[in-house]
Amino acid sequence: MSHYKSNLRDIEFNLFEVLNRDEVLGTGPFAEVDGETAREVLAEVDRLAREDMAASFVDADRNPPVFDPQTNTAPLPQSFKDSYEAWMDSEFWRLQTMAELGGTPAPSTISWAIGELVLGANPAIWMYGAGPMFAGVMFKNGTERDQKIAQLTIDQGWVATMVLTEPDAGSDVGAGRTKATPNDDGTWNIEGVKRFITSAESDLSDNIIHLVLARPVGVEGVGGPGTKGLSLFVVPKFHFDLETGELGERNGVYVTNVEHKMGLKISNTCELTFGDSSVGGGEPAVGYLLGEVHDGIAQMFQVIENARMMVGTKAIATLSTGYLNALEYAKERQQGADLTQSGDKTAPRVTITHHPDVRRSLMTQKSYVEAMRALVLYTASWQDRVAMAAHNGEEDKLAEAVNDLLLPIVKGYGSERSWTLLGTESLQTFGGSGFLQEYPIEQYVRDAKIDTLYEGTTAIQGQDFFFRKIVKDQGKALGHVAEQIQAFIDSEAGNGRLKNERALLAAGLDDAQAMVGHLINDLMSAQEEITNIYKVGLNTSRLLMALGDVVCAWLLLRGAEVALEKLGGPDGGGKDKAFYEGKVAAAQFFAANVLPKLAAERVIAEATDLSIMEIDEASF
Ligand code: ST9
Ligand code: FAD
Repeated sequence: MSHYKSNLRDIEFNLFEVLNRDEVLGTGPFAEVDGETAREVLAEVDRLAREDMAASFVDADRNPPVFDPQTNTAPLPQSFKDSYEAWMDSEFWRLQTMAELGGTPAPSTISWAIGELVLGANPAIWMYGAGPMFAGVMFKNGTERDQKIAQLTIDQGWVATMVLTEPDAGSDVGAGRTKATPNDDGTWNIEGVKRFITSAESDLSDNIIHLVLARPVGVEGVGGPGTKGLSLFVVPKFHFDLETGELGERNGVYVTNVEHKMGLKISNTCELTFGDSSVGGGEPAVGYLLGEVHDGIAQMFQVIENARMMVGTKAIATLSTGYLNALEYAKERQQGADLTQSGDKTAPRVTITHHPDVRRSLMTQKSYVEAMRALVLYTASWQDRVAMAAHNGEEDKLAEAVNDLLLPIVKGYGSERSWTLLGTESLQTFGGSGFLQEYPIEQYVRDAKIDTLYEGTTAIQGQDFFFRKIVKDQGKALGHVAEQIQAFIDSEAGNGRLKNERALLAAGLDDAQAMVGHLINDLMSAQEEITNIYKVGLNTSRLLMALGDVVCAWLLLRGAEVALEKLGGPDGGGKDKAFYEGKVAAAQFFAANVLPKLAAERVIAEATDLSIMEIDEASF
C-alpha cells in the first residue's frame, strides 16, 4: 500500500464550497477547463498520486542516484523514472502550461490543488517535470529564438533548472561572480561555478535547459554590482537545431558533484561548472541572453515566485499525509487505559485516540494542515484574478499585491509550521515506531526540512514580507486583507456558534497589527539612530509567523462558517456530517489554542532592545 494519504475531500471543500471556483472555471482564460473537467482531473491525479507517483517514494530514498565523476552523470533509479513517466504521460502538466505553448491553462487554484497531490506523493516529480513551466518564463520574456527554445523544451520533454546559487552567494544572490562574456555571434560565454542546483543532471531527458544568472563583463552600462547587475542566460547541456530540436555538440556546462543530503535524495542537487577548460571536453559554455535584455533578477523572480509557492505547497502536502498516517496509526494502536479509569489496573486497554494528549496532538495537526491548505488555495485565488484581468488586457494591481503579500506566508510560515509539526506531532504520535523506516514519517521529516531553507530561508521570507510586501507596498495589500478579516469579525458569521472565535480573532488581529505598527516605528526611528533597524531585523520572522497565524485562523473560521451552513441545512450535512463537524472543530481549536499566544509575541516584539546585538561574539 502506498505511503501517500491524500485529502481530496478537503481540497474540493476549499475549491468549490468556500472559494466558489465554479464561477471562474469554464470562463475567460479558463474556457477549456469547466467545473466538471476540473473535478474529473482532480480525481484522476489523486489516483495517480496515491498509486503510480507514490510507488517509488521509498525506493528512491533508499537507492538515491550516485554521481559518476568520469561521465559527470547521476542517473535515477528505474522505479522513480516509472513514476515520473506516469505523470508526464498523463499530460496533466498541460493545465499549468501557457496556451501559446500547447497548454490548456487551468485556474491557479486548480493547478495548486493538483500540485498538492503530486508534491505530497513524490515531490521531485513536480520539480523534474517543471520544464513546461520554465518554458512559459522563456516564452513570456524571450525573443523569437527563445520562444522556439521554449516550445522545444516542451515538445522534447527537456528538464529545466534555475541557477542562482554560488558557494559565496546563497541568500545574497547579488554576490554572484559567474560571468558572461559576449561573443561576436550574439551568444555569450558563461564562466563560473554554481552550487546546489536542483535537477541539473538526470537521465530523464536527453537535454537540460539551465536558466542561469550571470554578470556580463566588458559591456558598457551593464554588469554592475549586486542583483541588478545580473542577467539571465539560457544555457543548454547540448546544443541543438533550433528548428528540429536535433541534438548537436556537447555544451561546456557540466555537473561536477552531486550532494549527499539529509532527505529528498532523488532530487539531484548539483554543483554545476561552466566553461572550465579542465572539465568534460573543455568546451566553452555558450548561453543566450533571455529576451536580449539585461533584466536578469526580475526575470528570475518570475520563476522564484512560482517556486516559492511550490515549496510552501510541498511542505503543507507533506504535513497533510503525515497527519493522515498518524491518524490511521492512532486509531489502531492500543496502549494504556482511559484516563478516567487509570486507577483500575484491570481496566480495558484503549486505542491511543482516547488519550487527551493524543487528541490534542491530532487536532493540532489537523487544524494546521487544513488552515495551510486553505492558505495555499486562497493565495492561488488571487492568482486566478491576476490571470483573468490579464486575459481582458487589464492589470489587477490589488490582486497582484495581495498575492505578493501572501507568498512569504505560504513559503515561510507554511514550511516552518509543517516541518516542525511533522517532527513534534506526526512522528510523535507513532511513539518509537515513528523513528523507524517502517513508517513514512521519518522520511517526511527528512524530506520536508529543506522547505525552510531553499527558495529563500525563513529569515529572508520574513524580511521580504516586512520590507517589500508591507513597507514598500505602503501597507495596501495588508490593509485589504486586514479589512476582510475585520469584516468577518464584525459579521454574524456562524450564526452565534463562532462568537468566541470571532472575539479571539479580533484580539489576534489587534496583536498582529500592533506588531506591524511597532516595527514601523522602529524602522522610522532608525532614521535618527541607525542601529534601531536591528530591532526590526530581530522581529521580522516573528511577524511573519504571527500574521500567518491570524490569516490561517480567519481562513479556518470562514470554512467553519460554510460548514455550519451545511450542517444547518435540511439534511444536516448528510453523508458529510462528520467532515463538516471536523471543519468546525478544527477552526475552534485553532482559534482557542493558537491565537492567544499572539499576545505574548506582541509583548516580546514591543520589549525588543539591542542587548543581543551589543553582546560580544565571544559571549555567545
Ligand atoms: C532554489 C531552488 O532554492 C529550490 C527548488 C528548485 C526546484 C525547481 C523546480 C520547480 C520550480 C518551478 C518553477 C517554474 C517557473 C514557473 C513560472 C510560471 C510563471 N518578488 O530587495 P532587492 C527582485 S533557487 C519579486 O534590492 P537584493 C526585484 O526585481 C535559489 N521580485 O534585493 C528587485 O528589484 P525592485 C533561491 C523580487 O538586496 C530586485 O530583485 N534563492 C522580490 O539585491 C532587487 O531586490 C533565493 O530565493 C520579490 N519578493 O537581493 C535567494 N524580491 O526592487 C533568497 C526581490 O526594483 N534571497 N525581487 O523591484 C533573496 O530573496 C534576497 O532577498 C535577494 C536580495 C537576493 C532578493
Ligand atoms: P546562507 O545564505 O549562507 O544562510 C545561512 C544562514 O544565515 C541562514 O539561516 C540564513 O537565514 C541566514 N542569513 C543569511 N543572510 C541573512 C540576512 N541577510 N539576514 C538574516 N539572516 C540571514 N539554488 C539555486 O540557485 N537553484 C536550485 O535549484 C537550488 N536548489 C537547492 C536544493 C537544495 C537541496 C539546497 C540545499 C539548496 C538549493 N539551492 C538552490 C540553494 C538555496 O536556495 C540556498 O541554500 C539558500 O538560498 C540559502 O543560501 P545558503 O545555503 O548559502 O545559506
